[in-house]
Amino acid sequence: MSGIQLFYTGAHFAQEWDMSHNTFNRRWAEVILEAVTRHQVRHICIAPGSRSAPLTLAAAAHARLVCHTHFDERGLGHLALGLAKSTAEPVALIVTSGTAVANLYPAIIEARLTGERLIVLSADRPAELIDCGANQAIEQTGLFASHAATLNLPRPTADIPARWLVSAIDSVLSQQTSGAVQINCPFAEPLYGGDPAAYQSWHAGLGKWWQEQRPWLEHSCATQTPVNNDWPGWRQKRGVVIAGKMRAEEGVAVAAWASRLGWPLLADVQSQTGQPLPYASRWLADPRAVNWLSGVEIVVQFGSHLVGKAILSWLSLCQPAAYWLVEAMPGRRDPAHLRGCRIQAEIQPWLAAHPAPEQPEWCPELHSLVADCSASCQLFSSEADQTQLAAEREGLFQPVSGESSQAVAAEGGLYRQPAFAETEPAPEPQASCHSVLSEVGLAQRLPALLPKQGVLFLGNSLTIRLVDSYAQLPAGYPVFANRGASGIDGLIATAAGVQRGGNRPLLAIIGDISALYDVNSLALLQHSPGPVVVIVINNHGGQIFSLLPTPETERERYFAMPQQVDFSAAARLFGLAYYRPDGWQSLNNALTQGWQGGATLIELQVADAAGARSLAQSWRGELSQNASQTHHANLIQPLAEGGNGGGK
Ligand SMILES: Cc1ncc(C[n+]2csc(CCOP(=O)(O)OP(=O)(O)O)c2C)c(N)n1
Ligand SMILES: [Mg+2]
Repeated sequence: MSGIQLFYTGAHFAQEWDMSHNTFNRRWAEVILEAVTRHQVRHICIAPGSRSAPLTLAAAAHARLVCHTHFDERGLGHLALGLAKSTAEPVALIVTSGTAVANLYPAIIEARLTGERLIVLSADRPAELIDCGANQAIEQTGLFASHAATLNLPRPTADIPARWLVSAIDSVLSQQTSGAVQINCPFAEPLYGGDPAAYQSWHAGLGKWWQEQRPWLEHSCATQTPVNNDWPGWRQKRGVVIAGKMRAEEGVAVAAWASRLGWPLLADVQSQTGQPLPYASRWLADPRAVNWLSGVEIVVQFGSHLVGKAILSWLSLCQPAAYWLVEAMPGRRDPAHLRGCRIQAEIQPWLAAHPAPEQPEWCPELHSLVADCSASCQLFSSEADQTQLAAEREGLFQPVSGESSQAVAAEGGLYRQPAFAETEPAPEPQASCHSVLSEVGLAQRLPALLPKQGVLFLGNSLTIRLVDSYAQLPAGYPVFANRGASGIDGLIATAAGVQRGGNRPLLAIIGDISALYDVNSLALLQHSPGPVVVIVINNHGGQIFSLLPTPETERERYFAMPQQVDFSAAARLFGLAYYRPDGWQSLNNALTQGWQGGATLIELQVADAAGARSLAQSWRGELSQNASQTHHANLIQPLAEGGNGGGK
């Protein structure tokens, strides 16, 4: 009898302890979630799992958090990355223990290189379950090595005051200027149920903090814009401005600053400057450009991650007396390792501290090269297309004026939408065809295809390079890409995050292999708050490898790997509208349908290696004004007739 009594008492105590212990997990998680919101976090991305239940339930109950969910952690990581890109805020994630955490790795790597702030709340098994054969228990501490800062929390216990927990989180997050932080959160079972009223006094230890919005432990550090006192002298010299990846409003401000100084602006596709001297990747291959620019005395670069190699190679050779690189992100940002000055500063305050007087252009000859490039673009299109393109260009661009740059960026750019994307009733996509669809043609007419007040996401591989070489994008129009590690994983998910963060219509252009890689993430587009159109460029495999000197006999099987999938079935699987236009007009029509709402997948069937070949030839300068018409015509023939026919 007494033995039974003892057993009963033991079980009773255990049960009581278990119940309160579970509640304590929840209390602990509530402090974590509240603490992260004090560091600008609004969006949180959650994947399913049991070990993470205390965190998930605390997030779900938090009034100021917008919760996004996805079953696939690799996609979830990229969704968070996209949200962080478009909001410029840190984004939190909750994942369960085990390989779920490891699946965030690609997004964390990209964030480290491109600066987005991710806060990973990884649920973990408690220490006694690690490395002993327990299920779903892996070594999670230090998993992301040098790619993320870490805070390894202990298992929840009321012996530790809440003010330790909150100040530990404040400390690590206040030092997070760029990249990811992993907060590893072990929880012991049970993970559900319990007395909701338990441990209120532990919570209450944080007093008025609960009613406020500020961190428990505020950090301050001096952030003064560095000023070059010799600027009044430098600004009278012959300068060149380089614009790499930056935010839309920064791009507009940099363009206005360069224009006032009369300095040529070499602008990357991610610059959002409006590229007043577009196609720099191509005209820099012309020896005349190098010659005219050889008088340069100072180069000021804003932002980094240049897509085209031409600007970088010009930079490596030009040897100006001064080279300044301005970017807020810490670390080395110049792959050419130039001698110069690395200025860690926010772009707009730095511009304000270095005023630009109105000066005449010192190298106006460059405009003639741009005109040549523009003319050679036309050779890729039929006559009807040329007329249409010219009209589109005419209506799309206005000059950037210094004074209005801020206002213009706030209005969504210097861009006016062509009539078809306004609220007119959408005509049915039809099978009319001005000319054969091509990647170069798409890049050329991209400005006319952008949704009004929208955002553009460019996939890696040929897509972003072709747009860099052949498109002049409107100033202040937001452009996003994953150009840190340049992975082809997670592009659809990143685009989905970009769309959700800004809640604007999104046009994403992605290669066929990249789309297939991230096909799961089409699920993220199903409930997009705004219209989303994904154009999948189906050139039958990774045609970037036709641009590279891969051995021709091995190219298809071991490099391009043409896919054999039916993208219409993929669209159907995830409930997306699907179009496969057969000409520019029917692409326009499909887009018009797409902008009405929901998610649309447009498959653009193009000749296999034509885009790769055009790019290769334009980079070699073969499209300069001296090249013959026949030569230009040859460029648009497929590179390898009868080559890979996969998916055709
Ligand atoms: C995760 C990852 N795996 C492999 C690569 C190497 N890679 C670069 S481009 C590419 C092919 C991409 O094919 P597709 O999306 O069809 O673009 P295309 O080359 O045809 O423009 C591959 C495999 C990569 N960048 N990222
Ligand atoms: Mg491809």
